[in-house]
Amino acid sequence: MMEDHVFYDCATAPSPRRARIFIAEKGLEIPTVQVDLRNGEQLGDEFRAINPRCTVPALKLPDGTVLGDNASIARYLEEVRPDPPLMGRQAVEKAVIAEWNAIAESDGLLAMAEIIRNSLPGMKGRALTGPRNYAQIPELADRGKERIGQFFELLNSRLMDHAYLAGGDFSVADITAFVAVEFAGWVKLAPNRNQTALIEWQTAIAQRPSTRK
Ligand SMILES: N[C@@H](CCC(=O)N[C@@H](CS)C(=O)NCC(=O)O)C(=O)O
Repeated sequence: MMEDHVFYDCATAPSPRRARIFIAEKGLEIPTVQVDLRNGEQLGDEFRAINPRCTVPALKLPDGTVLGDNASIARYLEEVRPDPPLMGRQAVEKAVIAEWNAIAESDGLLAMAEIIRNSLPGMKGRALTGPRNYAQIPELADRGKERIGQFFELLNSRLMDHAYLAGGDFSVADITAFVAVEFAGWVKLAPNRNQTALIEWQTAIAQRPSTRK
């Protein structure tokens, strides 16, 4: 239990889900505050004072520091609770995990964000997160769909000869990629039936208790 920390979450959004799974895999419990993204609570003065970038997840530490990104939250939790390791043990392992985590973020999550934020009517004027409003660019949604197809291909070929994305052990890279693959389901993008390595990996991860949080 980390009673002196506060986790800012939104139960329905993909990015805080990454942190939620990470926290659960570490066996931690952190007092949680839900931020109502649907009603724009992230843009209000109260949350802006916590995270000026107006995004969740965020983690408030006992000394008042606020970590406002999955990267910093994962880094911090890995340092203070090293077991089980989710970011690698040895140099090469750490580096390969970092690489696959970056791939899952850019080719998976950001491609999904391109689709959702540039096509849903509810995201009009909110094509990027943060305090400033940006107009939608519909072409980016089409491009995002193509990119997700490529992402599934990449994951499937990698998982044909690796149990997990960065090798033999479950890691933060699997969390990020899993959240991206499930997020794709929101717009009915799913792996092809012949991408069996990807489907088996997704099914196995969906059975981890951490992903049910
Ligand atoms: N790089 C950030 C991205 C966080 C992010 O994009 N969060 C979304 C929810 S999935 C958000 O807060 N959106 C607020 C908005 O749409 O205004 C991270 O992973 O920590």
